[in-house]
Amino acid sequence: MLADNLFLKIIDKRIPAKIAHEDDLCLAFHDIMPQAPVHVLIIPKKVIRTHADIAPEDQALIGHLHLIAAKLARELGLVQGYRLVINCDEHGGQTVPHLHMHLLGGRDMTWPPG
Ligand code: D5M
Repeated sequence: MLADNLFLKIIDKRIPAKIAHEDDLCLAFHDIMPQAPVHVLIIPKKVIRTHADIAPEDQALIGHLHLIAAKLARELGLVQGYRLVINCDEHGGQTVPHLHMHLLGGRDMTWPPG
């Protein structure tokens, strides 16, 4: 059995979240600790622990997450651009063990990232 995690609880509505998009494959919701005026997390409903665990059969699912990110960016008015971030494991700064894409926008982003 796959381990439970915080984002599965959000998918199952056991923990509330401000949902921006939901379909059969994914959920998008506003980050509880926003790092930009717009900060949405896009997650697959399938349990994939981290980016390094993406398998060939997930190719369409990962593409879908990107299409939803672009759709949300349009809907949320990020006409000047945005940043997508996937943190992977310890060095990547991942804190929740369920693959997620950060959609950040509404301000100038800096480079290099911290
Ligand atoms: O990003 C994990 C992100 O998850 C981080 O930006 C905070 C966010 N988070 C944590 N708990 C919640 C709840 N309950 N709702 C919404 N957002 C949440 P990482 O890339 O793993 O560091």
